[in-house]
Parts: sequence; structure tokens; C-alpha cells
Amino acid sequence: MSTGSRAAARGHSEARVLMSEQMTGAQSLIKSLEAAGVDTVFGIPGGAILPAYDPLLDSRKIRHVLVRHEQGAGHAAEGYALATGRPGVCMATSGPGATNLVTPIADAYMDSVPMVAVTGQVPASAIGTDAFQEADIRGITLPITKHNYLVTDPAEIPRTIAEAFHIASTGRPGPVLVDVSKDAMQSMTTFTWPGSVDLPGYRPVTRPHAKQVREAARLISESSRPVLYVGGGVLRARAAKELRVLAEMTGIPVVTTLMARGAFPDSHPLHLGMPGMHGTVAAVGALQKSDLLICLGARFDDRVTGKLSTFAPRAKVVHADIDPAEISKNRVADVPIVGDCREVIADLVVALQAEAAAGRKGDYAGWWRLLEEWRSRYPLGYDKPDDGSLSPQHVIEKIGQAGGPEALYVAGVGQHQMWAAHFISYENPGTFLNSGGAGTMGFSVPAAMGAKVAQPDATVWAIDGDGCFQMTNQELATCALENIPIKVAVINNSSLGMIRQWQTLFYDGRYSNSDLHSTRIPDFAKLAEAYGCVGLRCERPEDVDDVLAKAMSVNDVPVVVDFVVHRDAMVWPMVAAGTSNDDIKIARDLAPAWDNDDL
Ligand SMILES: Cc1ncc(C[n+]2csc(CCOP(=O)(O)OP(=O)(O)O)c2C)c(N)n1
Repeated sequence: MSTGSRAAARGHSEARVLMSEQMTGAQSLIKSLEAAGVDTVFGIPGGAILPAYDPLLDSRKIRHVLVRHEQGAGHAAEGYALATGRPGVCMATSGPGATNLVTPIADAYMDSVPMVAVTGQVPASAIGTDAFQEADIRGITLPITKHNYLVTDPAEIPRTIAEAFHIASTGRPGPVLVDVSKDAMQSMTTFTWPGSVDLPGYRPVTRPHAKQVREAARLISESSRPVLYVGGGVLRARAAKELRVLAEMTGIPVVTTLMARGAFPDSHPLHLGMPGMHGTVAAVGALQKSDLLICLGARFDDRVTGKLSTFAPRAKVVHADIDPAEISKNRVADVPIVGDCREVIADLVVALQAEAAAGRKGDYAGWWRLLEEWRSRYPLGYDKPDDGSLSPQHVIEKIGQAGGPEALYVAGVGQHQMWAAHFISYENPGTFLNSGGAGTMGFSVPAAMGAKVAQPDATVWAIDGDGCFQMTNQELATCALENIPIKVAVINNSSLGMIRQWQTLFYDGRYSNSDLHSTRIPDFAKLAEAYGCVGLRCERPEDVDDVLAKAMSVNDVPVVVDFVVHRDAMVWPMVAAGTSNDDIKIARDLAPAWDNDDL
């Protein structure tokens, strides 16, 4: 026997020994996570999951980040997933630990974020008895997970974990929950990692149907007012390059939804910005007056369509999505295409080349004249307060300039989120992370933490509201202790600003319970210091540059800047909820003039 084949034989027998090695279910769980390629788990231990934490201590491959609240673990897993494209992993105990994960799981489900949540469950014999810390987390998360499991047999652990990662990361990504009973973790078993995953009934279609793609290409070359309506699916499919090729080849205008910001460079002349409730006039108008929507990985969300029956009334629809359930859900598609956006776009490019070779090419010159008019007449902008106080939009614009196009920006939910979507120029895919579908306050700090763990060399700015920040800022302790130096800008308008805006506009200025008094309590700079971070405050426009330079220079600990801003700033443009996009306002009582409406 040659040396090589002896070594191979030895390796083979070692592998057999490993496979038949006796271990606890908990050891098998950790080994399974390692085998799935996990390098980071965000979590908090508790009774039912405690068996898993013991072997976790010995893992050489997995870093466990001890968070301060399970919601933080879940959003951190999301941030990690968004920054890597791989499933983020969070871990919690049974009952309240597991239910604290519900919000981030729902968030991941709404925004198609790949995530695996591992929870401990009470022993199998106690399930259904209202045992201490028992919650039916499988039942609770049934409608908000792509799939979920309860494992009571330790032999099932490796296969279940392998399946969970496969399901979370293939097709339309999403969260998968694996609930493991404590006795399954404590009993002895053997570990065998499955070579492949076989799930009859789960075969996501990624290759688009050629006939549909040809049909889409035909509609595109026949149209005169097409729009590429780009959603988060393009980012999930990592299709930004392909999108650029398609846009540049055809000259079709692009709009990127809140979930797709960064999928197409903001500086690109074909880009009209974000559509929807707070979209630019040009983007909203383009969709509204279009004769062909080429919807790529977007889902005709109500925040984009406004009153659905009045949305883009003259447009035909090409709708490409990896999830067939999205197609014709809200708006009937004339050409449905099921497939991965990267493959769809690549095939569309080829089909359009064939159209062009046959002499069929769309002429969009007239369309562009109109769009350019809207774009130049109604650019994004904001008024600076005349009392010398800070304008939130100005602060956010400056943060974007300080961080630059390579930094990651992670927003909370509210006015600051919309301004972060508008006033930072996103040039690269994956640089704007936020909670779009669920609109989860508290997302920003922990998601930024997860993103920074995933990309330690990147500058990661959390742009948060004072309301959102007070929901999950405890993770600053995690960041300080675990050496995760994120930067946090609290856009402190002393209010639940988006609520205040709606109360101004729709409730006669009756500010019921939206005043947070957070210029007094708490003192965010001191709070940051208490957490072992650098705490800064900025209250005057003339100090913004210096404070940001200071924040940018601190790279060994987290930094929090309390930007005390004017509280009456409003997000414009705006389409009031439930109304038509035609009624978009660019300021209070000020609507754009839709000339050439007959086009
Ligand atoms: C968990 C959660 N609770 C409530 C809301 C409703 N809500 C949406 S925006 C908002 C105000 C956010 O205030 P803040 O964080 O200060 O941001 P701002 O709007 O002032 O920028 C609220 C309460 C929500 N989206 N999420």
C-alpha cells in the first residue's frame, strides 16, 4: 500500500470512528452547527438550552456573542446574514427566551433574511404540561418562519440542522427555527453529517423559463415608458452587476425600493431613486405613468403602490421573483417569471440582444425628457431650521459623506430611516441595511453589531431614532465587551418623530404620547459612556464636521453621537397611507404638477 493510500485508509477509518463516536445530543448539535459552516452564534443561555452551551465552550470554530436581550441576538443574526449572504444564527432558551426571538424572526421573514434560530425546549415528556418556561415556539412561529422543527430524538439533530441551513439560504431566503428538547440534548447519540439534503417537495425554481423571458424582452422593446422596478430580491440574488448591464444596455430608468437601496448606484444617471410613500417625485411618477413595469424581486408592497387600484394604471407588468407566491399576489402579472433574479436578468440581457439584432429596440427618448423634467423640477431637498438648530437631514447627509460609499449604514425605523434612505448616496449593494417589511423599531443597533462582526474591517454606522435606540441600546454593552466597535448616530428629535409627523398631518397636531423628552432623559452621551463606549453630543450645525471626524477616528470602542435635532422636520415627499400615488405631496399642501399627463 502506498503512503498516500495508507493515509487515505487511515483518514477513512478515522472518519468512521468519528461518525460512530458516542456523544450527547448537545455535542451533536454544536458539531452540526460547525459542519454547517457556522462561525458566529448570537445568544443567551437558559435552562433548556444549557446542555448546548457546555460543548459550545469547547468549540474552536464558533464564536458565541453573548447578547443582552434575545431580540438583539435575532437582529444581530439578521445583520450578520445581510453582511455576508450566509444565514445568521441565534440561540435562546425555551419560553421567554424563545418568545423574545419572535420579533426578529418575523422581521427576517418579512425581509427574506436567511436565519437559523436554535431554541431549547422543555424535555419531551413535559411538552404540553405547562412546564416551567414552556412555550410552543413552533406553533408561535409557524406563520413567520419559512419552516420550523421540533427535535426530540437526538439522532435527528444533524439532519435537521443541515436541512434548516439549506432551507434558510436557498430559494427565497428566510428564517428557520429548530427547537430541540432538553432531553434530546442530554441523551447519547452518534453524529453523522448528511452528505446531501433531500427534501421532496422543496425544489425552488431558479432557472427562468426561456419562453417567458423572450416574452418579457418583446414587451420591453415594444414599450415606450418602461421602468425597472427593483426590489430587495435583486440584492438577495446578488444581481447588482447584472442589473447594471441590463439598465445600461437598454437605457431604461431604474427605481430601487427601500429594500433595494444600493442595488443600483445612486450616482448613476439612469437612477430615479426610491419609489413609494416617501419616494422621489421622479420615481413615484415613473411607476405611475409607466406603460411597462419590469418588476425584479419586488412585491408591489402597499408602501410602494399606495392605493392599489390606482397604481400604475396604464402599465403592463413583467414580474420576476424566486417565490411564485409573490407573482400576481397584489398586481396581476402579464408576464410572470419564476426564477432567481440574477439568472432572470442575465437571460433577459441575452433575449434583448436578440431583439435588438432583429431590429427591435425600444425608443425611450420621449419618456426620458419627461422624467428629466420631473427630476430637475422636484429634486430631494429639505429646509434648514431658521432657529440655528440642527436639521436631521443635514446630519444624515454628513454621516454619509464621512462614512463614504464603502461603509455600511443600518437604520432604525421612522423618519430617520427615510432620511437615511434618501440622503446617503448608496453606490454599492449591501451597504444599506434596514427593516422594511416589518418596520421593527430596535433593529438598528443589534443589526449593526451583527454586520460589524461579519465585516470587522468595514465602518458600520447605525443611524437610529431616539425612540428606536431606547428599545435595544443595551447591546452597546455587548459591543463594548466583545470588541465590536460600531458607530451609532442617534437622531434625537425628542419624539417618536414619524408618529409626530402623522399627528401633525392627520390628527390636527394633537400630539398624543409621542413626546419622549429625550433631550433630558436619558442623557445618551452619558449612557454610552456607562456602557464603555465613547459618548459625544452635537447640537449645532457648525459642530457636525468636527464631531463626525472625532467619531470616525475612534475605532477601538463603539461610539455614540447624540445629534440633538429640530423636532418639526418632516419626511417629504409623502403619499398619505391608503391614497393614490397621484396625490403625492412634496411639502404640506404642495403637489407636483403632472404636466404631459396624456403621455
Ligand atoms: C416595535 C415598534 N413599535 C412601534 C412602531 C411604530 N412606529 C413607527 S415609527 C415610530 C417612531 C420612531 O421614533 P424614533 O425612533 O424616535 O424615530 P424618528 O421617527 O423620530 O426618526 C413608531 C413608534 C414600530 N414601527 N415598531
